Amino acid sequence: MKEQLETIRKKAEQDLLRAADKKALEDLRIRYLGKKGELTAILKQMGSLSAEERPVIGQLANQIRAHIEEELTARAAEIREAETERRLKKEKIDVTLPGKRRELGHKHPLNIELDEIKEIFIGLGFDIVSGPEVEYDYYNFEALNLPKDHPARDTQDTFYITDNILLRTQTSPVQVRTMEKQKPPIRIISPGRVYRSDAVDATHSPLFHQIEGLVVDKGITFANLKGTLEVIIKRLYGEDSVVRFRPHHFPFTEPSAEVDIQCFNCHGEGCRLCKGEGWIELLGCGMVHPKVLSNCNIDPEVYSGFAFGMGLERLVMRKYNIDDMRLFFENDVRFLKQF
Ligand code: 2NM
Repeated sequence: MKEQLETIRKKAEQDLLRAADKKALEDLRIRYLGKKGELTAILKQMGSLSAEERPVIGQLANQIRAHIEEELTARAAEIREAETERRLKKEKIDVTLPGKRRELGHKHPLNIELDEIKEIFIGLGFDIVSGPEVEYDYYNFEALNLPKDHPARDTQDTFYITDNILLRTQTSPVQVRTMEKQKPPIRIISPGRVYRSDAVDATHSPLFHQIEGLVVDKGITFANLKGTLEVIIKRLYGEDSVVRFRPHHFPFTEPSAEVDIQCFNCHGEGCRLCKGEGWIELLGCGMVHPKVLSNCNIDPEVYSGFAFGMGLERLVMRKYNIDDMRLFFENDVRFLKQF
């Protein structure tokens, strides 16, 4: 029986060394120390021993039980440590690695310029107004004195949605809506998207942005128009800018003009930038046509006004010497990041 006990002790020691996890340890505890375990089975045979042998074997059995229990506890601690070690190794981070750079958004060049322009107009007492991009024919054309047979109404240029609903081709319908609602004095600009059915190329896009302005009050004259636009152009292009007003025609203004700036590259000599002209066209303007005022229930005998309009893309292209309008709409970060 003594030998049997010694065999159990040796086997248990070997098994314990091989146990790799908590589950294996628990199995061993049941196998050796459990109610139906090997040690218990031997102790059950104690009755057949002599009175001298019994305490000796009993003591030995208890020693072995205590020993196996100790070994189980020690092995459990070892396994726990190994597990922790393994987990920590897996979780190890290299604090010297460079961080991941977050890509920050960037303001679009059209918005950089638009914000600058808005600030200038706000400083002069203008309000910024917006309106629908899907418009009635009435606000886009009719109220602006564009007769039904006017070439600008050609379906070639305009995206029609129904017979009398279209994508606005200019932002002046916003100004018509403002004049209908608001009594003079009116001082507004209306920046926004406009649509024309043009083929895409380096200088044309079916969607582009316009900034139109409108001033209506008693006693507004062409001198006010000239003075205001000169101030704005000098703020935008520099105080030493030279501008000229050239007669033009628009259905919604009378008289009308186009405004040029002297080429800032060649100072009027003629170069590639101004295509040999010495001048670069900036915007269209004029005194609001009396019919447009009366269409909006503003009495042209009492009030007068001036208006102007310019394209934002062309303005930014001139300012930064960008040669292709498509760059604004492709949103290639390599382009956008340069502004
Ligand atoms: C331009 C040129 C000239 C213009 C006219 C009006 C309105 F609504 F008051 F009649 N808004 N914008 C206008 C005048 C626009 O763009 C080249």
